[in-house]
Amino acid sequence: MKTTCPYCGVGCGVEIDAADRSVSGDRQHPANFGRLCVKGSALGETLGQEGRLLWPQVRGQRVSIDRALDVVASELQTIIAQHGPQAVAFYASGQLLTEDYYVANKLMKGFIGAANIDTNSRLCMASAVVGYKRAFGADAVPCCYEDLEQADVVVLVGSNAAWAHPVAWQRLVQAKQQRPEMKLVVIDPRRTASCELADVHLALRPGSDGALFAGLLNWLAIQGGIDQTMLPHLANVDSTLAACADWDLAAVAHTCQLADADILAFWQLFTTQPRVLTLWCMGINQSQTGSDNNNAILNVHLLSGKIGRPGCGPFSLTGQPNAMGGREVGGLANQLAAHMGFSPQEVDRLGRFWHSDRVAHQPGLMAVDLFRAIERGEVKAVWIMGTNPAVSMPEGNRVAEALRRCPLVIVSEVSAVTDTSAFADVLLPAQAWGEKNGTVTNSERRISRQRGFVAPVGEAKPDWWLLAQVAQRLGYGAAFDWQHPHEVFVEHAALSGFENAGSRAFDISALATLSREQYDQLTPVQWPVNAAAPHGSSRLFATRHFYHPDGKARLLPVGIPILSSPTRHYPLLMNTGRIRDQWHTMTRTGNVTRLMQHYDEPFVLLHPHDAAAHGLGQGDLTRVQSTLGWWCGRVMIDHGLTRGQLFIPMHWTRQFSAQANVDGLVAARSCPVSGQPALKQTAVRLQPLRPQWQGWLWQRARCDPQQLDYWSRVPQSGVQRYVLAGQGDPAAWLHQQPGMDELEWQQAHAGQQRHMLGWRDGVLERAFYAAPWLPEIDHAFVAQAFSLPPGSAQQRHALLGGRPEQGESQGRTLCSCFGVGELAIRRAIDQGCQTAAALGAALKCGTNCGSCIPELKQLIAAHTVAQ
Ligand SMILES: Nc1nc2c(c(=O)[nH]1)N[C@H]1C(S)=C(S)[C@@H](COP(=O)(O)OP(=O)(O)OC[C@H]3O[C@@H](n4cnc5c(=O)[nH]c(N)nc54)[C@H](O)[C@@H]3O)O[C@H]1N2
Ligand SMILES: Nc1nc2c(c(=O)[nH]1)N[C@H]1C(S)=C(S)[C@@H](COP(=O)(O)OP(=O)(O)OC[C@H]3O[C@@H](n4cnc5c(=O)[nH]c(N)nc54)[C@H](O)[C@@H]3O)O[C@H]1N2
Ligand code: SF4
Ligand SMILES: [Mo]
Repeated sequence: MKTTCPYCGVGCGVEIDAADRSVSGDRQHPANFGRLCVKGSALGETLGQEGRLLWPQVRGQRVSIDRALDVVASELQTIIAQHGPQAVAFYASGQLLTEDYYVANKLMKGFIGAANIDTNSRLCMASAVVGYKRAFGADAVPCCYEDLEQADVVVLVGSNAAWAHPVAWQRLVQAKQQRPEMKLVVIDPRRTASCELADVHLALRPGSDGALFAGLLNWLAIQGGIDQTMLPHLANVDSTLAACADWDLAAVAHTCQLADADILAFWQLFTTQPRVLTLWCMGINQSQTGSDNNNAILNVHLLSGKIGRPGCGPFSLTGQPNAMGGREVGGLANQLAAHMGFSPQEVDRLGRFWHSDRVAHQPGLMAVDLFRAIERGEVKAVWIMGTNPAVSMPEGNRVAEALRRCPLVIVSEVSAVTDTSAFADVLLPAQAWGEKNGTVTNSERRISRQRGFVAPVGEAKPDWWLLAQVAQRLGYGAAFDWQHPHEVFVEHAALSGFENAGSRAFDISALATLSREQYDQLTPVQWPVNAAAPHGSSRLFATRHFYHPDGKARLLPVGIPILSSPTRHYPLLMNTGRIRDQWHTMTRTGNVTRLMQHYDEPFVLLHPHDAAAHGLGQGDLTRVQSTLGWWCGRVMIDHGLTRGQLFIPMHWTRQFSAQANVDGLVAARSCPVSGQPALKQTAVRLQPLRPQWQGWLWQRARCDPQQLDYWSRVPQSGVQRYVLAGQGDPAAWLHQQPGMDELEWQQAHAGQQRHMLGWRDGVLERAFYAAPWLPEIDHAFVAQAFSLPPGSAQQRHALLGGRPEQGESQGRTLCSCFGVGELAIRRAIDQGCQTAAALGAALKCGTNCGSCIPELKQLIAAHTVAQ
């Protein structure tokens, strides 16, 4: 069975073995040709009932699915009757399938009659959407993945693709191996894993990208980099060039805090090489000038004619698996379905297609404003589906408080407990990956099928079905009368071609006549798919015809950055983002043991000088504070940061750690055009945490350790591992925990170290190791003791010591695919492995997905320096 990975926007094809449900890459899928990254390879480990939301609940009580849907419909109806349609809202997700998304949008904008449906894509791709619409007249990504292989120069800006789009990155790595003359420019304030391959790394001042690209536009004009044949297809050329004339090398170097030679290296490559591909992601979009950043990039590709040809173009990498599908169906509050806006003609067209006279006439609330309206009590009901806003929205604590006060919170979820579902009045169990059935669209506009291959757990239902059932109960039955996602899909496809005639980029009308069998067998295809391009379209704009009424593309006079400056009280700038093996709020990847091995607790990357200035070293604990709140986690020293900047991953939540949700610190400052919040620049300060003890606790059941300065949890097979830090006597703390009296305790005290094992009828229930410092314990060895029969006295003694009598510890896992640890890798380097390939031959590390290779190389380099 073939399906598609539910994580990132690369959109890799996945093949499921019918016999044992093992997962491998689909060799025929054009996005990945058989490759998978570590998250994709671990998909099999996310199947099953554990941690899943199995049945509906209304205000904490289990109810039947019918009853839950009745409650949703009747309470929504009451609120609409009393306060009007604007008092209800949906908050959806780029992780829904296109069919789910289409139905949610149709219900809200077409029938409830308000446009209050927004999505987590507001935090993600909203600025890119604005950029494309302003430049091309349509939200249309021009490129395809083959361009990765065909480019002479690849510019990676505000993207850590090595970790966030690993399979696209591997294609790039391979292309560069085959054609070493291909150049890679990475533009990112910090040195990331993606810089491993870079010929030029521009560690620019955060937020200054607009100036760098405005300077490049100016440079193109001065250095003969304008494609004269492009000019008839462009509007606003003179005014845009005039506006950027002051961005000379000196001005750019000053604003971006870069060396002249580095800037010139980039500009010259861009100007002189015929095929340049610019890839960008959240470092560009999540900014107060997010929309302008996008147009600054689009400007240089348009003016130089580096678009619509192989190996060329501006290519925004989409984050989520179906961020693009959401844009197609109108998931954002400021657009209607199928790339339509709110002009009277478009509202009328949609009304005729849907047979509804209630289609919303004006845009609805964008994410930040939506949660503010909930806070003010203007929006009284919100249906959240496929996203975890209490964690992922800026000012997360304020969002959580708004949800707590909201009279009706409906949450469709696959996980039993999340930070958001804690506020739900109604919880609806959704089908997860492997169960659900429909389509997604990846970064390169490629529509692929996600297919169900396991039975749904409990009473889980498809998201589209839950929405359609509520629509039926609200009295809109005929318009929501589908029995299968195929019927939703063909309606969506028909709408894309309805009165289109080339006016709207999104057109998949050739798929509107698919039979159910054809839909089930649909092979990946790139839109547009219509009469003119029945087999899809790999690249757009080859004819240089754009979607503005005059057919031209628009340059925009943009580039003036808004630069965040730290303050006296908050002197550091906090950057946030992703790590290699976790997905967002960890509701799925956080439960997969091998994905938790790479980084197993919340951490802050600090420049060595900033750490030293605060008396902090590698492995210490610290608080990070902004004006809005504080965060707590472990220090990791990173020489790749610029002094004054730090980085915290976005992933940890209240389910996994005491105080590690970074969005509690981030202010909701947004780009005024796209409404996308600036999540990458927050002024903060450090407050070192000096616990009197630190320790490890393994126990079978989950708990919420109280009265501690810090804790963090790692689920392991059959046992939970906690790292703890507190004040006072650790043994006294442990004795306050519930259930202590029921166990028989075996203890060892050595100086200030406390090691304690709790047994029940000879079965290990708890293991606790504490000391004034973080004790070194062999984690795999202790975890294993929870799944093995009770051992000999000698083995128990070893367990009390926290390490096996013989054998060597592996250390932190770097290669998650083969479980190879840092210590093992260091030993192999000591023994002569001097390349990643040699390490691979000796230990297998890096030979599957390859995403640990940058770290393998770093270890080899560090070893060489040390010698
Ligand atoms: N492993 C993993 N992969 C993922 C995801 C995940 O959760 N985990 N999520 C997916 C999603 S939804 C998304 S949106 C993508 C995001 O993918 P990326 O955008 O690549 O990931 P981030 O880590 O958020 O940020 C990228 C980089 O932007 C840099 N940056 C910060 N400020 C600036 C700036 O002012 N200018 C420039 N040029 N760069 C800056 C950061 O240092 C960071 O390295 O990843 C997708 N893939
Ligand atoms: N500080 C900071 N904050 C950020 C970012 C950042 O870079 N820095 N990045 C932002 C970006 S780009 C994004 S995309 C967001 C992501 O943030 P979220 O969307 O909030 O994160 P997820 O953990 O992916 O949330 C998805 C939820 O849907 C559930 N789910 C999974 N599959 C299904 C399904 O099929 N149906 C339903 N109904 N539920 C399902 C999951 O269990 C999970 O709870 O975070 C944003 N927040
Ligand atoms: S690169 Fe993205 S789509 Fe491909 S396997 Fe990894 S997470 Fe899934
Ligand atoms: Mo995203």
